[in-house]
Amino acid sequence: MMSSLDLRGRTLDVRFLRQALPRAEFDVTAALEQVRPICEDVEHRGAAALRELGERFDGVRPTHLRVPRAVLRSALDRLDPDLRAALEESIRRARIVHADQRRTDTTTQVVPGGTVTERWVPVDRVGLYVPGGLAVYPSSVIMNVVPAQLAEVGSLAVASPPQRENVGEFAGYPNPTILAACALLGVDEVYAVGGAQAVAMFAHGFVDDDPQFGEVDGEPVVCDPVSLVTGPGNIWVVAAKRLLKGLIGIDAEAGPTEIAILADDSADPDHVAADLVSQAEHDPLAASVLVTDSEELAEGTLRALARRVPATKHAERVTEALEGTQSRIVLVDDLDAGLDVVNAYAAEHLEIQTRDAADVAARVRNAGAVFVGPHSPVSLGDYAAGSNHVLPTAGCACHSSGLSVQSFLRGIHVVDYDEPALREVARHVVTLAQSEDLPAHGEAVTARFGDEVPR
Ligand code: HSO
Ligand code: ZN
Repeated sequence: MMSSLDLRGRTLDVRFLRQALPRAEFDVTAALEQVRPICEDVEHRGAAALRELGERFDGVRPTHLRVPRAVLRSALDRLDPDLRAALEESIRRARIVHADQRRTDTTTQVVPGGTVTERWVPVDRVGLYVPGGLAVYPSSVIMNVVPAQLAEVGSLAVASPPQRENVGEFAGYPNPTILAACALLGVDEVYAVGGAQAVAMFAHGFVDDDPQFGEVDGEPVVCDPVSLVTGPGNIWVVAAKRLLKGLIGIDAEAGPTEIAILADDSADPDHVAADLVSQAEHDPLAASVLVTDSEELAEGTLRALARRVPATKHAERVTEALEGTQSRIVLVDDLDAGLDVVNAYAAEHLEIQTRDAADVAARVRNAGAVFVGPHSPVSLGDYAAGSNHVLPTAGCACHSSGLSVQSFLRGIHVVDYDEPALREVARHVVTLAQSEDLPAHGEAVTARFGDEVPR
């Protein structure tokens, strides 16, 4: 089961902690060279390459690369009513939270007659990736689409891999529940494209000129390039995003999922175990980390894991994840030390199961999302808390945020000075320009005052 790391009595500086708390092997750099030819192929051969790559990597040759509206509608019609109700509730809550993230422009009067406005402008067009290999997550459709829609992006497209097991009208298309979630959200531009090739498709766009498949819903299949690609994916998706970054914007890299739990002896060991198992079921590379100052809780959690793991559906995957070097029970002297550990680790998800959990949570500086107290498990956030579940992993929470409305906006500085306001500051601009040996910068100001420096 999980092995322990005893940090009691140690000095916990960040450098030591970063190497003591190992993470999953997820070598994006090595994958970069493998995805490069795929991305180039899509760039140069467009639709033909996308069809071939679908056959090679997803085991199914998509016919129409774009999913027809009738197929999206049919997926929604056939959706199980309970699942539909759950997706609707998840959407409703996500909309409540994300609506509050919308930004208003701020205008600052720097001097009389001189203002700087920060104007929030949505991205023109975005591509949202929804995985569909080992993981088929309709909930991720919601987590990508809701903030993009609330940011009022100009247009959005979803891509998800075609599923080998689909039959009938869904053959060659993504998972029907993913299609149904798109339909529920009013998304009608959906592509049956997965992996690195989906990111390349979004970055370069394509026109399908195949005489047989180049038309859907009575219109030619044309995917315009996007400005931003978001959403989680496997290592190939992450590598393609890193490779094409610059041409497109990307969200934080999302690798194998992580849960860290900071707990004291007030926590229920069975709940702690259940939560560790919950994220371990995503991936053999998932990380489950318990940080505690209570030996009793650590032992109780191990006993609960011994009961839960064999009984859980994905026991094999869970065992691999919990026994991997990326998962640990970390023993610390006290909660202060525990906070040092979790702040250095910067988990994607961090649960605080301690006394005065809200106060402890307020001291967390690095985490993708924090779950406070005994009734806020990560699974709640995965589906129906209203928060977003596309979060930074691999320590990226030190510098990046999860997906939000903000991810789909850009702040444009609008500078508006009148003549007296420019006059007042002109000599300082000239001085600074001269100090940087850029006199033409100063001259661009003095030109407005008869080539004199106004005094
Ligand atoms: N925990 C995953 C998201 C997810 N969980 C989707 C269930 N479905 C990464 O935050
Ligand atoms: Zn999850």
